[in-house]
Parts: sequence; structure tokens; C-alpha cells
Amino acid sequence: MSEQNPSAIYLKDYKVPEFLIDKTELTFDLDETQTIVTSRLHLRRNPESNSATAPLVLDGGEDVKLIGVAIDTYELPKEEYSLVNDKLIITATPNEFILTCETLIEPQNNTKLEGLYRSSSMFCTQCEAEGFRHITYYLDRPDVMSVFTTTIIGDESKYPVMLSNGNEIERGKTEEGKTFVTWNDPFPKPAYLFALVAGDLNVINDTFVTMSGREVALQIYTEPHNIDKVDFAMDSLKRSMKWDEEVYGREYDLDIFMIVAVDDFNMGAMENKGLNIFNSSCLLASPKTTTDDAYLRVEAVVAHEYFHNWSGNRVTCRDWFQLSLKEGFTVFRDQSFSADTHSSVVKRVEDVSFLKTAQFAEDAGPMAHPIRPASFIEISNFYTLTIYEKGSEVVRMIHTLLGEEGFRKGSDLYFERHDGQAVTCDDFVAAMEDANDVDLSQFKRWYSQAGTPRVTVTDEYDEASKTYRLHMSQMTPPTPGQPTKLSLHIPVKVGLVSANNEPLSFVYEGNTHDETVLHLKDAEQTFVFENVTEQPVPSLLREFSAPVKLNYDYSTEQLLQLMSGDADGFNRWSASQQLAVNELNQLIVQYQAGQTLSEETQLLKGFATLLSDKTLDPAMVALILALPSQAYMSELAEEIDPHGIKAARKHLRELIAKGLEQEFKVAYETNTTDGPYEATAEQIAKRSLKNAALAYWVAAGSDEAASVAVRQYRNADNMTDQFAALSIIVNFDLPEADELLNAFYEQWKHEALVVIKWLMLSAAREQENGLANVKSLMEHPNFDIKNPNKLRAVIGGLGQNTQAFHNLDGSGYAFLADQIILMNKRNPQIASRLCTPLTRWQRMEPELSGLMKAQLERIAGEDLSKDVYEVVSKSLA
Ligand code: 0A1
Ligand code: ZN
Repeated sequence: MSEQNPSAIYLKDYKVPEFLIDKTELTFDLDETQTIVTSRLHLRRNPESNSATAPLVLDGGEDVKLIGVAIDTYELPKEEYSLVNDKLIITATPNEFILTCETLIEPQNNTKLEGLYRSSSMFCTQCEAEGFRHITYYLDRPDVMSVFTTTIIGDESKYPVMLSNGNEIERGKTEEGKTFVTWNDPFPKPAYLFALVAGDLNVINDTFVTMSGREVALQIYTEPHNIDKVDFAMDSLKRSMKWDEEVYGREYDLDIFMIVAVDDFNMGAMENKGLNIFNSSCLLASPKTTTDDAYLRVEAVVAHEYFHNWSGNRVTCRDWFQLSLKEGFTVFRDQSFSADTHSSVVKRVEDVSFLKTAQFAEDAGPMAHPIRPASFIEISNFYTLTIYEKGSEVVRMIHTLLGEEGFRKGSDLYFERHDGQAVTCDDFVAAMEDANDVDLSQFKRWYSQAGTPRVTVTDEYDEASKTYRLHMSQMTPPTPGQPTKLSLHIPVKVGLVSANNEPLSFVYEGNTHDETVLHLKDAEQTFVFENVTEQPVPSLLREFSAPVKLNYDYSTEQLLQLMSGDADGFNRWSASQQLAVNELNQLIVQYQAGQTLSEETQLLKGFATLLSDKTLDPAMVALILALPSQAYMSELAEEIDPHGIKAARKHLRELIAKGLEQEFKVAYETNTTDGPYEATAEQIAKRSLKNAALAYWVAAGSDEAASVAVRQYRNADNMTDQFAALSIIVNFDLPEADELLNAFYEQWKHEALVVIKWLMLSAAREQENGLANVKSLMEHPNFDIKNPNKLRAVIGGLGQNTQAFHNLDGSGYAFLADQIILMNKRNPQIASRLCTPLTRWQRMEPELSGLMKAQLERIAGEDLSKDVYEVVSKSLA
């Protein structure tokens, strides 16, 4: 690492800002080589600070060159300010004044994609979390909220569109003949919500009439060649606006709402006030170029960013430790929106499956942190699955505890009480408590404790008294910096199922139920159910009512029974997953012992019933048919053996495929969709089952299936079917694989988002010279290391390529480390995210573990960015 390692900052050290900025006036003189930013900050001392003399300390960046600074009309000579560690410090200031600051920046050389940068031929910004300081000196912290007025000056022939937050208030020509446009955003906001876009863009216009009858202009901007792909996003936006009015009573506040798509973007999208900026992969959609999954993602991200207008913008975070205040809540809101729009069970299964695979792994690794972290070195590293997904689960638990109505009362109070403020997670919980007159003090430990709790359940049934008892215990394993844990308040939703698959009612705490929420609060607790007429099968943690690992010793028969008979759709899926996990684990043991793998699987019975039940939602059937992923099996393993997991999955898939070949053929043939492509729940469901069935059918080794897959590829009129067929052809290494992979590239080489899919599939392809192939992809003329989507596609593909990535000669890990070192300074946020697979080294089987660790140590020997330093040093600690 380096001589002076970066240090952490702590939540406990929070202090109110010394100064406030009531108004921020910015002028950008855009230029291809030197962009000049002039800021006029209306500053005054914060009456809440206890110092009347503290210096003014403004945040800046190494890439910001200060040209001049003035207090009111007085230009400060060099002796009257200092620049230390990228901060501009002025020791003597009046109590209230205007600070004018002129800075020079070079957006064209900004490869980090934070602050103002170029993507294709346009200028755009990314200011969350601390990007604004790379534009000009500022109090770059979310509790400093200011009214922004922004003037953009540019050459109209290159930048006919120049946008910023709020409303356009003026437009004209400068003396040099350039165009200027001035925008004003009347809502005070922190700098992280600032945005600017300039370019030669096309626009689609629409309108939305709010619940109070105001008309809002809606605009989506893209580069000209993509403007035909925004109709779905526009429709999603209007549905999101309506949903937020109906479900949360939240109305949009400005007269205009704009979205812009950019190709080079570190994350998914950004909720800048009135001017959302999107990674084009989360905005553009057309039947021929976009898969169903990607359509659903566009819908969810559009909703997410829109919902931030209230949960994030109108009410924002006091400091970055509170990030989950806006992100956990907003993810919960977008998940609910998608659930209401499509099938709620399917959506829940997808969300939980993702959480259990990726967030649980994070929570078990060296970067584990609570949803409200106590410290960090680099905030960009904390835009994590824990903050977002576990954060959403915590909000969901509050919803479960308070019920729909109680939760709404709480959110109403939260928005009303804190409108225009920068607040904390405590404020959110307090509003929930106050509106419902409940005490959530034990529950709040979820905010400060990291790690996935284990809940172990045993039961006993007493025939004579018709009493059924559930004994539950909870334990949260230690995580870095938190050796011991307190008991949490865990809502466990349960139901009982009878021997003939009927819901079994019971009396709990004096009332009769089919289902109830148990409050597990102690380390050990027993729950007693009366009037239980027979020995039940417990259906535990319905709808995944808490983000925990549940342990109950189900027999195979019980799992099969729940799989077909549980009234809770989510738990049907859960039972099937458990059954498959049990079988895969057995196969892994056999593989490791060099034994022949068992030829029997209980899943055949369950899957056969499933495939013959015409009443089921095909999307649900497809989800149940999907075997636990390589990543999920890795998360569950004591010691990860990627090759063993891969072999076990392949074997089980073939057993199922051969056992039900005819059924899969029928499922394929009966789930075709009629009419033109639509991203409706019904069509998406059918395509998902059809393509899942095709994969099994091909896995059975059927020649007919193979030719059907090739035919589907050639005849497809939509990307979902075309890409599903291509993936099957490539993954099963059918003779046409090379030819069609090339044909696919040739067909789509001008569609960046399709090229990304091609890069990923190609990199993930398991073949003898897998790593050489990955390297050649990075040399491909259509690869661009500056584009995070393309880099992620290749590296993500490599991660799925077990043979190439987990090669016992260590070459896969070394290659990844090379890329991390290469990106470390160029784009630290991306470099740091690429480290994730290596952070799991301690859980890998010994040989691979040593190889991974060696690469982490090699990276640690470099002069590291804060981002990479934090992840690597914590991983090696
Ligand atoms: N707030 C955005 C995500 C986002 C976060 C950080 C970024 O740069 C470091 C960019 C975007 C969201 O939740 O959608
Ligand atoms: Zn968000």
C-alpha cells in the first residue's frame, strides 16, 4: 500500500457544519479542453455550531485547479487562504458573505466518472456521494442544503441541449456568441443531487397530471440513435408517479421531470433533483435488443430513481452513514411497485434469491457492515447490497410489524415531519414509532449489527392436548469489529400445513389463525399453538419475513409436501430450493471423495407435479425449476469448492433433464406466446418457462431439442428468445456455437447494449483456452475499458467461467488482479468493485484460497486509491 495509509471516519464524530450555504450560483463555461466553473456561494455561520470563529473549510479535489477566490468584492491574496489535502481553508471570514470561486477542470480527462465528465460527445455529471468537490470547492456534505441556480455556457452547434436541475429560467447569447441557459431549482438540496448535462441529444416529451391536477412535463433525452428505445421507460415513469400518489400519497413537486441516458456510468442511475441521469443499460429498451429481465430492470430503476424524489431528495440524509435511510427505504418502495405491477410472489422470490446469494455473502465476508455503518474509509465502497437490499429488508420488517396501514401512517409522519431536512435512520424509526405508538428500541439493533442471524427451529406435537410447540433460538455470528451480538427482534411469519396439504388452523395467544407473525426477541423462545388437530408440517419464515438463515431439519417428504401444498407461494419455492441444496451437497461430497455420483433425485417427483399443474403461474414454475446457482451454493458452503459445485449442478441438471425429457418438451411447446412482443407479466412468464424447459430439454441430450434451440435462435423476433437460445447453444457447446456467437455479434455490433451481452456470454463460455479468449475480448475493437458496462461484462463473465477463473494455476485470479491494478487510479470505484470475488478468499478451499490471497497481497503492494485500499486491507486483516 503506501507510506501514509488512508484513515477511517466515524459516525460518532459527526458535527454540524460550521457554515451554511443558502444559495449557490454556478456558471459553467463548457469547453473541450478547459472548463471554467465560477461559483457564488451565499454563506453564513451555522447558528447551531458552537464556534463563532471556526475557519471555512471547503472540500475540493486533486483535479480542481483554483484560479481565484473572493469574499464579497475582495479578491483574496494567496496569503489569506490555503490549500491543504485538497481542501480550501480560509481562516478569517465575516459571519455572512458571498464567496466567489473560479476553478478550472478538465472533464475530457476525467476517467473516474465522478464530478463533471464526458461520455461519448456529451458532458454529464455524477455527484453522489462526493463528486461535487471535483467540480468546485464546496461544503460537500448532505446536511448542507442550498438553492441552486446554474448557468451553462456552450457552443450551441455541439451542445444544443444544456440541462440542469429545476426549471429553465433564462436563455440567450454571450458576447462571444456562445449560448447560455440558466436553470433554477427552488428546492434546497445537497450538492450530491446537483446535475448538469450538455450534448446533441434527442428528446421524447410526455405529460403527467398529478393528483392535485398540476401538469408536469416529462422528458427523456438520449443520443439520437437511441431515442426509439425510451417508450417503455416513459411508460414506467408515468406508472411510478401514479403509484407513489396512490400508495404513499406523494405528489411530484416541480413542473418538469427529465431523464438522460449516458453510456459511461459507474452505477445504475442517479436521482438528481428533476434531472435523473441513467446508465443507458437501465433506461433503453426495445423488443429486438432487450431481454425481459432487462425490461424489468428498466422499470424498477426508473421507479427507484423517481421514488427518491421523496425518499432521498425532499427528505435526505444527514451524513453518509445514514445512506440506508434513503436507499433501503427506496429499494423497499421500488420492490413493492414491481410486486404490485407483476406477480408479487415471483418478485419476492427473485429479490430474496438475490439477497441470499449476494448480500449474505457480503455479510459473511471481510467487508461486512451494519446497514448503518459506524465507520468507513471511502463512502463509495458503501453503496452495497447490505445498505440497499438488507436495508430494504429492514424496512420491510417494519412494514410487517406495523401492517400496511400503520406503515403508511408512519411514512406520512416521516415525510411531513422532515420535509426539507437532512435526517437520520433514528428519525425514520421514531416517526414509525410515534405514528403507531409502538416501541421499536430492540428492533433498532438491526441498524447497528452486521451479519446474518441464524434462527434454529425445533418442534414437538402433543397428540393428547393438541398442542404444538415451536422452539426457536437465534444467534448472529461475529463480524469484523463486532465479536459479540445482541438478540434481535425477528418477525417470523408461520403457518401450519396438514398431512393432506391443507392449511391447518391453530390458536395462538387466544386467537384462531391460519397464519401469524411470531416475535422472536430472546436468544431462545418457545411458541405454543393450541387446537392443532394433527401433527403439522411447519411453514416457517413465510414470504421471507426476516433476512435470516433458517435452520429446521425438514425431511425430504416434508419438503416435497410444502413444495406442492404450502399456501404460501414463496415457501413452495423455498422448499424446492432446500431440497435441491440437500441433493447438491450430497453430490459435492461424492465428487470430492472421488465416488460415482448418485443417479437418484427426489426432485423428479416434485418437478413432475409442478409441470403437470396447469393452474400455476409459469414464471413461478420456471423459478422453481432453476437449480440453486453456483453463487448460492458457494455462499452456503463451509469451504467453497467451485469445481465440485459445478460438477454437482451439471450432474443434477442432467438427471432431471433425462428423467423428465418428455415433460420439458411439452412445457416448451405449450408455452409459446401469441402476437407481438410485450413486456407484460403474462408474456414474460411464458417465455421464462419456455426457455427454462428448452435448457433442460437440450440438457437431456436430445437432438431434436438442439435443432429446436437453433431454430428458435434463427426465428426469434425478440432478444429474450434469441439470447436464451444463444446461451443454451453456447453453454451446451452445440456444434453451431461458434458460428452463431459470431453471427450474433455481426448482427448487433452497432448496439452497445447488445454487445455487452455478447461480451458477457463469450467471457463466461467454458472452453479449453477460456482465459486467452477473455484476454482477446479485451483487445476486441468493440471493447472499451473506459466503459464500465463493457468492463463489468467481461470480468463478470470471467467470474462465471469456473474453469478459467478458478484455474488451479492461479492464472484467472492473476488476470483479475491485473485489471484491478490497471483500474485502481483510472476509476477507483470500478476497481474496488472488481475486488469482490477476491474478498471471499478465506472461504475458498485451501489451494484456491492461497492463490487468491497471493493476488490480494500483490495488489496491496501498489500505491492504492482509497477505494481499493479499503477493500484490500480489510480483506487481508
Ligand atoms: N443513489 C443512486 C446510486 C448511485 C450511488 C453512487 C453513485 O456514485 C458513487 C452513483 C449512483 C441510486 O440509488 O440509484
Ligand atoms: Zn437509490
